Amino acid sequence: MAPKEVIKVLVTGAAGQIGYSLLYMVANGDIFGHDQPLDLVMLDIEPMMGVLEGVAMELNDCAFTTLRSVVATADEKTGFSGIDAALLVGAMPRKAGMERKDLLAANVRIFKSQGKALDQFAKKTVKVIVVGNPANTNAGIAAKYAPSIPTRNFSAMTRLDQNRAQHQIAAKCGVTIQDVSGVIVWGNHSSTQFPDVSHAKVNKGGKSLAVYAACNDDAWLKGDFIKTVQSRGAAVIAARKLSSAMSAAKACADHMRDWFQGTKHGHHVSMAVPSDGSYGVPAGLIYSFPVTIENREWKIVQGLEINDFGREKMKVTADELAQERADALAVCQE
Ligand code: NAX
Repeated sequence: MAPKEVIKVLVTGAAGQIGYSLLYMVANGDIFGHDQPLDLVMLDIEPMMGVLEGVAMELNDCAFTTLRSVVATADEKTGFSGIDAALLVGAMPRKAGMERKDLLAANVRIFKSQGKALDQFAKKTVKVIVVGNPANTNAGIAAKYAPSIPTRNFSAMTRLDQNRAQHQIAAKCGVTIQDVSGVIVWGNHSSTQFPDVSHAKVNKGGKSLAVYAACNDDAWLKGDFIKTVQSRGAAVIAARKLSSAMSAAKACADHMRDWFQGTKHGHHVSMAVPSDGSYGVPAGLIYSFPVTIENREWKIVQGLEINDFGREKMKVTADELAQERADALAVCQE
């Protein structure tokens, strides 16, 4: 078989903590395939160039067979030119005493600039995942400033939330992670997200059971389970004194692997993508839905029955996203 054409992959915020774990998974073929050669570009801000030089040395010293070249840069033109995939991890972190609106404004500026760079320099087929927070809204801003790229090529990461939810269910039911399927995360990657197991299944004792039947604890499923997933990021910070990095990198890898290589037959995954109005979510919001993926195209799973409990939770997170988007758009006018 002829060797595959080389693809070009960009990771921003490459000198940060998620970057350090993620670059390993990009370069070793876990995401785009172990037979897929790639050119890697790492973008960060100027003061981090020394750090990136060290990361580049390490990547080269890993002697990965899939990695053709590594470039470290602080220049957006170099970073975004000709890329097939953009893993946008870099963002302005919240500093002590910083107001939410200042954080949002700082990030709107970053993602406006990166949206324009995508528009000007990236391939029109580029697939974009935004990890940097507020991830959903940042993805919407990048898409707005890249009108020559289809909006459906922009996404934000909620896979970490899905993975966290899947683990909670597996631990509660005493099964392995592979025995849990169909968990959905709806909405924003924030504390209003709705981890929903009403369509999920657990394999227990050789039988496929609805999660509600397998857990037999409705109060937990409607209460502490949801709260635990919603606040897991804060729990990791409290314990580790640093935010989730390894698990975030793994989730980003899961998201992009499934986008490029497809979801397993009969399985869906959660991805924040531009709403088309499905399930009453206002069109255009970058909202996490269950999707299936084939030939690098995602489709929102249709026809799931939503009960009153779920409908209310889905609305809370949609309302928050609409407000966040309005605030971000106001910054764009400044
Ligand atoms: P770090 O602070 O370790 O790294 C961020 C990196 O981004 C730094 O090296 C910084 O110099 C760089 N950066 C800042 N502005 C940039 C710009 N304009 N262009 C390129 N690079 C730039 O943060 P880390 O722990 O790696 O987290 C990165 C982002 O992921 C944060 O915004 C964080 O909130 C977000 N997260 C999102 C998650 C999700 O599920 N969507 C979960 C994990 C994580 O909290």
